[in-house]
This record gives sequence, C-alpha cells and structure tokens, in this order.
Amino acid sequence: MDARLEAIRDTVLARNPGEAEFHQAVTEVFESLGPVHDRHPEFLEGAVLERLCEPERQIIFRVPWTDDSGRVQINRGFRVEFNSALGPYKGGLRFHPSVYLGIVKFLGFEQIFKNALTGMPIGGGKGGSDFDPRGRSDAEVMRFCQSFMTELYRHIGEYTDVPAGDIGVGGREIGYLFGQYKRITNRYESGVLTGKGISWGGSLVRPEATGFGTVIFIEEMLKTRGSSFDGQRVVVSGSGNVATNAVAKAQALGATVVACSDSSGYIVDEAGIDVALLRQIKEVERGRLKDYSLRRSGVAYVEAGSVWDVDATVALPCATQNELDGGAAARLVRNGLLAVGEGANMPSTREAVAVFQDAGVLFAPGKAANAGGVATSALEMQQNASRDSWSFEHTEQRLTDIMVGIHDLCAQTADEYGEPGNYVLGANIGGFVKVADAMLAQGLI
Ligand code: NDP
Ligand code: 2IT
Repeated sequence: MDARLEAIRDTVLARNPGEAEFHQAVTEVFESLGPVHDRHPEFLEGAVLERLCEPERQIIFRVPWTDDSGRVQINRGFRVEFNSALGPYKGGLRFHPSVYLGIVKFLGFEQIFKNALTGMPIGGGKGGSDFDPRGRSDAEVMRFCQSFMTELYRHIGEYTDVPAGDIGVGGREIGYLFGQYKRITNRYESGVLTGKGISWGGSLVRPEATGFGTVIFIEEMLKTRGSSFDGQRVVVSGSGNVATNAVAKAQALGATVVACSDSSGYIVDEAGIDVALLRQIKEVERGRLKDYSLRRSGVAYVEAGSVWDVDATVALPCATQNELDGGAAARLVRNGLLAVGEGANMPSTREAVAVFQDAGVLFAPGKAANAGGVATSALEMQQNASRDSWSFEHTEQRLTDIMVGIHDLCAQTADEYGEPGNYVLGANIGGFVKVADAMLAQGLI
C-alpha cells in the first residue's frame, strides 16, 4: 500500500478498534487508491480519505419488543449514515444475530462506492439489528419491525435516508416497517423505503435485481475472454434472495448451476437446480435447503461442509462476508475456475482475492457485481417520485444498461491505470473519484 495512504489507514484502524470487517473493507479500498492520489494531490490536501472513513452520523438504539409468550426481548438497532455527497443515504437493513457496529460500518463503507458506480443520485448508508428472524412467527417479526421503526423513523425520509432489505430483511419486513413509518408520520411517503410490495409503491424487477445484475455483470466480464455463461458449470453459495435469482438468471443464459447452500449445508444437483422448487421451499415455505434434497431425486445434501468443495467454472458467492477463504479459492482454481462474481458483500477474504488474481481468474468484486439491487432501488425511487410504475421489460432493460455501464467503467478505469482486467482496482477507483470530486465541490462539511 502507498505509504501516505497506509498512515491514514492506520489511524482509521486505531480510531475504530474491534471492527475487523470495517478494517478489512477500508484496507482493501486503500490498496487500490495510491495511483489516484498521484494524479489528484487535491484529494490528500482536502483530507478526502480521512473524511470518507468517518461516517457523517451513526445511530445506535434500543429495540424492545415482546415475543409470543409475552416475554420482553431487547435487541440493538443501527443506522450508519456514511456519506451523502451524491444523494440521500441509501443502503439496506440487515437482521442477523452477527450484526454489530463493525459489520454495519463495513457494509456502509462499501455502499458509498457501489452507489457511486451505479451513476444514480444516491449516497451510502447501512443499518440493521442483531435480531434473528429465523424461527420467529410473523407476529413477532411485525412487533420487532414496529419497535425498530419507532426509533428509526425520525432519522429517515425520501430526501434524507432511504433504507431497503439485506440479509433477513425482505418484502415481509419492508411491509411492516413501511406500515409503522406511515402510521407514525401520517405520510404516505413511498420513497422512504425501497423493496416495497408491487401494489403499494414497489418496483417490478427489484426482487430479482441483485442476482440478475450479478449474472449480467459476469456475462460482460466473460465476453472479454470470448466466453459466456452458456455451457458453464456454476456453483452458488447461499439460497436467499440474491442466490436464488442468480441461479435463475445463470440458467436462463445456458449455464448449469449444480450447487447452492445455506448456513446448515449444501446441495449438489448435477441436473441443474430446479428454481421453482427452490423458490417454493425458501420463499414460500421459509424452509431449509435440506428439504430440497428430500423432494427431488438425484440430489445430494451435504451437512456442514463447504460448497466450494464442488468444482465449477464460475463461482458466485451470494451468502455473506468472508465465506470464501484462501484455501477454498486455491481448490477452485485447481479445479478449473474461470470467473468469480460476488453477489454478496465482501464474501471473499483478501487471501482469496489474491489467489484468484494471481491465477488470472476473472474476479468481479461485490461493490460492482452486486450493484444491481441498489440501482433498481434507485429506479423504484424514480417511479415513486413520478407516481409511475414501469413494465418488467423496461425496468430489466434499465438494470441491464446500468450493469453493462458499471462493467465498462471498471474495465476502462483498470486500463487507464495500467492494470487491464483488474476489476477490484477499476471498481475502487471508479467509485472513489466520483465521491471525492463531489465532496471537494461541496466544501468542508
Ligand atoms: P437472504 O437473507 O435472502 O439470504 C441469505 C443467505 O445467506 C441464506 O441462504 C443464508 O442461510 C445465508 N447466510 C447468511 N448468513 C450466513 C452465514 N453467517 N453463514 C452461512 N450462510 C449464511 O439475504 P440476501 O440474499 O439478500 O443477501 C445475501 C448477500 O447479498 C449479503 O451479503 C447481502 O449483503 C448481499 N446483497 C444483498 C442485496 C439485496 O438486494 N438483498 C444487494 C446487494 C448485496 P441461512 O438461511 O441458513 O441463514
Ligand atoms: O448491499 C446492498 O446493496 C443492498 N442490500 C441493497 C441496498 C438497497 O438500498 O437497495
């Protein structure tokens, strides 16, 4: 890392002790930014990096609620409003027991650059709670969401901060959150949340957008090597929103997706995953992946274990951070890997990224490859602002254009900085320059 940037990075780490994921995200971005600071000394003079690493505002709050047996439960809620240079803070809410400030800050930091890459007018933020929705009834989830919004409402708004979903937050949760926001504020403010139901202000394609967008990005990346998804053997991790839609799109483009996972284990279905069955089990029944293997012949279920033991030509990590380490990366490379597309946020460890890049594997980092979700959220905001709703075809075409644009920006930036094919460098510099320019233009705030 450039010595000037390393000194700033060390100060950021010391000021934010115990936040390993935030440290990792900051370090990874800083490793790309040395050459930009050679060309733009004004970024160092304006202390852009120091400002970028300090969130504009961080909110931490108590979320009390009662479970179905009448017992009082207490969770912790977070919203980190990281950077508003390009637009209102925008980013999802994650409900998962592992959530703490370090995870929310890593996600919010990544979101700044991702949102900049989309070219849409959105700043970066993220939030969530250590609440675990798994095994909770709809009524418990509703009471939790109502309590969470009873604090969050005073910090958000269509021109201020616009949350959406992430792990553990889908259409059901956004519905409960929106209902409570409307009830407290007495405003039908559609643009305050995205990922809404289609009959009350949501956008077609938003549910599919992250997984679809990841596959569209990787298709563009494969084209640079004269290849495509057609005929590829694909492994996906996770089986939630992003994973399921990545499976569907990859197969629509002619790939065979042979494996996917949840936190309990993984399935191998050599015939190609049956997307309708997967959706039925995961989205309708909220069941476990093991059920898939019980309902379809020729499917192996492996309890625990790593889905990265299954060989693939294309790997799409779509579950969670640091789920693919250096050992798994080396195994995939040995078994003939051609490309990796991060549907999740920071799923590959820094060691894994190094293994992929050293081996010449095409590697698309999450902040570029999974930007289709937030980009389509911005399209939802556009529809809300104009009180309009677009067709599936039109919205999917907008998503495709945005993903191709992000791909090309990353590739061109990598070329411009003398590292062709380095999408990590391209994404980090491409996103950073837009934010840095806007921050300097807006003065010291
Ligand atoms: P979901 O809650 O729909 O699905 C999450 C999936 O990942 C589940 O299969 C879950 O398994 C698995 N998973 C979660 N945590 C772990 C863990 N600690 N270990 C192993 N598996 C785990 O979330 P999404 O699909 O929305 O999100 C997946 C990833 O994509 C996240 O990194 C998210 O930040 C990122 N992302 C999401 C976007 C969106 O629009 N939703 C946009 C851009 C990125 P189990 O059910 O067993 O917990
Ligand atoms: O990580 C992400 O980009 C998301 N979870 C989606 C954010 C959004 O505002 O749609």
